[in-house]
Amino acid sequence: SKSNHKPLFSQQSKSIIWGMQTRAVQSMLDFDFVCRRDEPSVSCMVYPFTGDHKQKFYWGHKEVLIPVYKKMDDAMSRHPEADSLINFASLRSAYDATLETLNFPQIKVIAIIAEGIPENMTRKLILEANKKGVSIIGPATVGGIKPGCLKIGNTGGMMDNILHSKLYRPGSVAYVSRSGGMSNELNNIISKATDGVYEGVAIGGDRYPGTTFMDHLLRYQDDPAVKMLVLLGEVGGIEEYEVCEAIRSGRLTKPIVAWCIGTCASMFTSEVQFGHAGSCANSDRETATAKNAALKAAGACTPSSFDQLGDVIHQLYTSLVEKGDIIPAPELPPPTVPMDYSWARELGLIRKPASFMTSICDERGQELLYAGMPISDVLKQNMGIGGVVSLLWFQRALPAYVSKFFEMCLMVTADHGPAVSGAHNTIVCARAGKDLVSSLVSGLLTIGDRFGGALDGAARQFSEAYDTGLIPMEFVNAMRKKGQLIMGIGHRVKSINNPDMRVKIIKEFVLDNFPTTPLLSYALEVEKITTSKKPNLILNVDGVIAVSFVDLLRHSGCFTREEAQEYIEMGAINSLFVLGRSIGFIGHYMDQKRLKQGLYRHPWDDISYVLPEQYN
Ligand code: Q5B
Repeated sequence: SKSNHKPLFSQQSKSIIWGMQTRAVQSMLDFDFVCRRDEPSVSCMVYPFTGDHKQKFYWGHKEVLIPVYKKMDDAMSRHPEADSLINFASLRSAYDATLETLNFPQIKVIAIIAEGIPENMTRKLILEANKKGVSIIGPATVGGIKPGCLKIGNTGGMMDNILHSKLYRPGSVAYVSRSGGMSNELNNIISKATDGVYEGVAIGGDRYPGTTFMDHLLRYQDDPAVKMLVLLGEVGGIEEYEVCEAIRSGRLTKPIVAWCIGTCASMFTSEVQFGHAGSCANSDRETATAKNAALKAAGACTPSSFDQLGDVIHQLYTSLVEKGDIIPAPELPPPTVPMDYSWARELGLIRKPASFMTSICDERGQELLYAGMPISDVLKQNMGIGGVVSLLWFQRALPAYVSKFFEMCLMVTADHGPAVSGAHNTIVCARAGKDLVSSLVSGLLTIGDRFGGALDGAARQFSEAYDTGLIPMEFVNAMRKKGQLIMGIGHRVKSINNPDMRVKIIKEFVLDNFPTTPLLSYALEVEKITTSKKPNLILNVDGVIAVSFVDLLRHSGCFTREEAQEYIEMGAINSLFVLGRSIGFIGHYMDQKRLKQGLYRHPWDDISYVLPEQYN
């Protein structure tokens, strides 16, 4: 036997949690609260991957801060009251974390949760722990629970389970099991069959558990508050024979119910390995059937099958109550622990109006959805960037010619050299040492009615003129009369003598592929009039994209007339230029950085200084 048989946990026990296990910590605090502990059982956390900081938790309704330390040294020195460590480190780091913990004499109990730690390493840890008188619970366990005192990590499940199994106050029955999952079942069985659990430990499913059945049973034997024992073993290992021996020798005198699960192994023709590393019979002696027979022969109360375990526990408990060995304590209702918002929502107990609504993208499931379509389908169907634009901007898969139109617009607007307003700004910004996003945004901010952002205005002006029945000449005259420029008309360098190839490409595609193009045709008539006045007053790249976009919205059959109008009014038509030109601005940013261009200062000889005379 390795442990000192003293109680492992009291109402004052304090633990250190190794690992950023905030949910487990919250569940420990909720348990403490419902048990009416004065203070949380968690002193602090240790997590080597962040700096020292504090994490917020609930203590009932209140919020409390629990410190997190990068170094175990600091956690121990600042929390000398902590006497246990709950080690949530992975199987790769659990060994080192446990070994380090063993250097601190204040720690008397270490629970190791990780599964899959190599057996030779566990054995070294056990040796070291025994030398120092430290009890290890685990590895490969959920831990243990002592109502009123402490719950190791996630033991006992969620609050509804804790309440259901009355784990908020001590009963008279102490149990030990291998499996963490089965310990939860024992909590349930014992709470129904008796006055409840006094303490329960799951020693873990490995072949070499840090503490054994006997360590815990002897502890329970020596604790006067424990009135009866329950042992739930399993196939594999021979420790149950030690329990038989202790019953026979009189070391274990308290009434005990014992059962080993895995009796079904004999129904298989070959050797069976159950879920735990240790749950495999290497000889007849290690079978559950043989061990159950031995436990019965030694004097333990054994059921005929696991199904009868509750009945046997209940019979023993009732006889102890009748004899007066157990006097059930009056039931006091536990304090209410507020339910977590997310859990209450999952149970459908509460509802709250959402602050945000979205209808284009859902990232919560296994696969990202664009307008309801899994992205693997977007790729399988080769929808391209035009398809993604269709889904994310318009919530629907649009026909292939529409996607192609979007992609062509993005391609032709991607850049128009370093001299245009946006590229110029991006370049100046990049040369001032700014980052990509700042330089890109600086360029994007120039997009407006004059430069690149005339699409919205063009869509509005041309569609209004067309819808009100103005013939092109009337429209041009009306605009001149109002003293307004026609958006989408005119260019600084392009003209009928120096045509803009981008406009030609888009125009031809739209005329060839769109079902009908009344607004484009209207705009081309307007262009004939404006270019007759001045050769640079062409339907420009903004204009051709804008009127084609409106034709698409109105006549592709994919949108209602109201939807089409809504897109024009919301300012959605600039979108293609904004997205396309971002490609170019990013290119200019990279280019300037690559060319190692220094800070730009505009030359004086290119600035006309026209200050008021009296100041000269
Ligand atoms: N007049 C684009 O003007 C520009 C007129 C007009 C009626 C018009 C001008 C304009 C509307 C906005 C627009 C997008 C400023 C352009 C783009 C992307 C880009 C850029 C790039 C790229 C050019 C001379 C005479 C005056 C004016 C008259 C001019 N525009 N009349 N409607 N729209 N257009 N923006 O050459 O009688 O002599 O006084 O604002 O569509 O941004 O490559 O650079 O890819 O990056 O400076 O292509 O047209 O002409 O202002 O000196 O006017 O024409 O009233 O008449 P200009 P101005 P008058 S595409």
